[in-house]
Amino acid sequence: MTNRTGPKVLVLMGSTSDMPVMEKAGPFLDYFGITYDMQVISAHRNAAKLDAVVAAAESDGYDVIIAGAGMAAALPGVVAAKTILPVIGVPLEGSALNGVDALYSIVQMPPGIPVATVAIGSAGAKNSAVLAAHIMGASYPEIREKLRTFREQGAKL
Ligand code: RP5
Repeated sequence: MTNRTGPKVLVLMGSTSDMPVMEKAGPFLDYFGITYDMQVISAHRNAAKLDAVVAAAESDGYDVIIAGAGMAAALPGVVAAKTILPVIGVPLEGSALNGVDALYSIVQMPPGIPVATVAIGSAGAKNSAVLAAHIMGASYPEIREKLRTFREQGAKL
């Protein structure tokens, strides 16, 4: 059974080193009245834990999953493979390739298992929250109203 508790997003990232960028999604989710949980779970280092968390995500009441990762950046694609919830991928910098590696990894999903991919780094972390609001606006009229206000205010916090 799904525990519906209003609009709710699960924010995942592959490492604690991703947190300073990924936490920039927080104020935007707060602005749109979206509850969220943030967890560090690597697709490579914590595969079993990731399986369990993603398997429970729908029944835990999450509407959207945001997943940020750098380097080989398997996390968003692996998450998308395990759930029918929409997945937004945030490519992160920090490697010798400055996030282009993660961008290609996240955006180049094969047909049938999409990951909605946003910009590299901070802009992407912020836009992941705004895109989650747009997706959830289809089901939550109060988020649609906040999106209109957000646009009127210049689409910035
Ligand atoms: C990825 O490898 C993480 O998402 C992170 O961006 C990158 C480096 O991880 P750490 O070595 O800092 O833990 O899995």
